[in-house]
Amino acid sequence: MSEEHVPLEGYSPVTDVQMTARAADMLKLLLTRRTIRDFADTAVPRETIETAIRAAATAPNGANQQPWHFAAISNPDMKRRIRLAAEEEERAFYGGRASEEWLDALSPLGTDASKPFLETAPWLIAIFAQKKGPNGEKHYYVTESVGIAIGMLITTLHAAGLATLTHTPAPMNFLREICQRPTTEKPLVLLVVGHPAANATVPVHALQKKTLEQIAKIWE
Ligand code: IYR
Repeated sequence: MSEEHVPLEGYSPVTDVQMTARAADMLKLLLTRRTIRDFADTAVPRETIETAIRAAATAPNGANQQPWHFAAISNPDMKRRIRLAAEEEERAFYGGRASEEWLDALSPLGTDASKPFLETAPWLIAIFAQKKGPNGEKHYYVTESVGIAIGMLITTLHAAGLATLTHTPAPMNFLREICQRPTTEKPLVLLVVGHPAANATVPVHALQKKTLEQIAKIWE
């Protein structure tokens, strides 16, 4: 027995020329996105964040289970607690937990255990993946689904004119406690959101993108 269906809406005819131009416009916009670590403390309206989360939650996902939770935090006390907990993990990471190989791969970024942006930036969005539903029911393709939603969140925030940092202090279990989430949820990403600081810089390393030939093979 199949569920009820309704006619598709929202797609209007588009010529090949329009299609190619729209894709090129989107590429141009996305090419200007940079991950940054220097944020201004300028406030960002709650409505912008709420709209971006609603955009993220349109993501395709397994069996429409929508297995995500977004904890959006501008509360200074919570941001401080997150910073302190993240820096503790990062000190362990940089102070011995990470392999030499990993630290070598990171060295062009110039990162270290200090994470002042977790307090400076106006918003932190902790994204949780719900491995199970509220009644213990299995969720499918959870990491894929939430990963896609995070990509759409980052894209929407960028289109709105905001900068982000996809931050993954590991392990991130402290986020579960601070955001009061159940153990059935796994913190996946801590997204730092705000305006870039006037003096923000980006590592040259990060500007070097692989070519289309390096990342794709087109079979016609
Ligand atoms: N989580 C650490 C280390 C780190 C790891 C990767 I992979 C990066 O692309 C950047 C940093 C930190 O935030 O410093």
